Amino acid sequence: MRAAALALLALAASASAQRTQTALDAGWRFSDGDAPGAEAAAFDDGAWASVDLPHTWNAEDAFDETPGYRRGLGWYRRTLRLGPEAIRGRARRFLQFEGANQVADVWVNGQPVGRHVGGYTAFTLDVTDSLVEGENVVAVRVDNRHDADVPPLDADFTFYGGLYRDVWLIETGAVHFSTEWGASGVRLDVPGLAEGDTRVRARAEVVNDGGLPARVEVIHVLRDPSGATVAEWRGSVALAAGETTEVEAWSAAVTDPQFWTPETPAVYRVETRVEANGDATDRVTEPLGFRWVAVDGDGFRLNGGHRQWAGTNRHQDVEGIGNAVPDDFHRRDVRLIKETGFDFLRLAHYPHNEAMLRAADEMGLLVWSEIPVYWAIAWDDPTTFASAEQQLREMVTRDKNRASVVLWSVANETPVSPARTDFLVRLAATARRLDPTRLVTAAVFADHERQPDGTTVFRIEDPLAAHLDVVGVNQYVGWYDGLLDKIGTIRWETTIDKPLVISEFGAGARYGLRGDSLTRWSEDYQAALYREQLAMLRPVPFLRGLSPWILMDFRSPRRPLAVVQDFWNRKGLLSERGERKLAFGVLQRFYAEVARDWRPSPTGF
Ligand code: GCB
Repeated sequence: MRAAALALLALAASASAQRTQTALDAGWRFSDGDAPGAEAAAFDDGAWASVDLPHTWNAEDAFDETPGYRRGLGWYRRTLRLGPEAIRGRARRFLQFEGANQVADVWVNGQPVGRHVGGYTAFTLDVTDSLVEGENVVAVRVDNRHDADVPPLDADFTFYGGLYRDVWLIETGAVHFSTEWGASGVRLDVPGLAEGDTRVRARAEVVNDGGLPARVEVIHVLRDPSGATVAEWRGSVALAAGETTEVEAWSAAVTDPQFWTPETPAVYRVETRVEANGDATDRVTEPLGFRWVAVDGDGFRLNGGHRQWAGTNRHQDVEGIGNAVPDDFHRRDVRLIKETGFDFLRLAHYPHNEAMLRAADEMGLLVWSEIPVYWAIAWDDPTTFASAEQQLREMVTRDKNRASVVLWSVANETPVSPARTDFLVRLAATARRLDPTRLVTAAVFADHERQPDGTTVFRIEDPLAAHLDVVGVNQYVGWYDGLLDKIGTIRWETTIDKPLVISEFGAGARYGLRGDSLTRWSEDYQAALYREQLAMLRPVPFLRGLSPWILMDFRSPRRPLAVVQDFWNRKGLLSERGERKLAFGVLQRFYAEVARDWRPSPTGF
């Protein structure tokens, strides 16, 4: 009995030396405005509001009063109790923030532990040396004032401030996976898959914080979607104290892997643990899909076959809670999109919550993921470039192992100039360097020119296009550009041999407002615009994907028209409450039809 208890204790001790991840979402105090001195552990926050994360401070602000919704400072404070066991059993501790919009300064027990700039990407801070046994105070100042160096600067969406995503305490042993490549530190791919080589490459970034040299083993176990083990392999290295290194190891060929597709979203998992001198000290689990994407003269290829992409756009904006969207809502949207028969989703205009990508992996969606380089920003400013590049790196880092992500987008609707093109060409190169396994895109404008015969030619001439794998074009013919009758007069031309995604088209419609196809803001006008646009686009020979604007109505300070807008962008296929507008059915029927008829040939969509 006693021996058994001791054995159990020993097991618990070795398990406790591995990674634990604790949600820190509950029990924060919040100051809706600046609170000088609140970083100090002894600061009295007793009068502050009690909140749980995810949280934002401006989702319910009135947009129609000057100065509009509040962009400014907010403070969050929380205590964190660590028992003696927690302090002794773990060697390294990190705070992981899934997102804070947009500049976060973090203190632990009054000591500054880090600053993160950029509103939509995750970051992890090493807080080992600041935590003590007993009670600790974590204080976070979040600043979402306009910052000329940090894109986005101005946009047709709302800059919700705060700790609007989950926060975690991660505890590991002294030899652990680096947080540099995201909290997992393990990159997975199957680089030879297109040639039939099914070996998995695992690259683990390992840090020795143990103070002594260590013999390090990195052990990977691959499980298929049913949980059965299908491969196990390892890499080893000697690590000096303080050293970080990448340990690359390849599995044997995996026999008959289940390929990931939107119809068969087979998510494998790789459990990776690191052992230092024989003791397990850290462990992570990452997803893996056996799938490859490419483009050729006929368009997109997924696992060798050609297919067109039938989708929509999505913002992470929910009535009353803004961007502070719980995981369930993300899953709800993916389920809805799947049930509607779409296979493609453009996540506009910034990296969305990780829960969204997890759901896309598991339910099967092809995803376009974008950084918020939106409209005009300071193209000549190196600080702006550094911020954009950092956001790109952090986006790729977090979602590097997600089969659903097929496109990295470096920008949306950026006015052409030499400085802008140079900036975006460099960003596209960074995306390729970070991740050669996916495609690079951006949403651009097409040039249009009216012809003597009354038609208008849309031509893709943006010099950025040559540097992309896939060109996204946003166009609003029939809404901002003429009325419905203009749509039938459009012809498309391109000088570059790249697949085209129409990354946006649409029209505003207030749910329930009926009229006819001449009544702007009615559901009928929007539905008629969808019919005309789809008829115009379908024969465009180089069109390979569609993501109309947008799944649901979302809040925007730029949409003040009373009754029809009331500070909502009304181009949703659904209202903000999920009520389906007529255009929803038009698009759904169109996709059902093209899915039956489409062949990989130069015949358009
Ligand atoms: C666009 C933008 C998108 C806007 C949309 C609109 O071109 O990319 O962010 O919300 O148009 O509704 O005007």
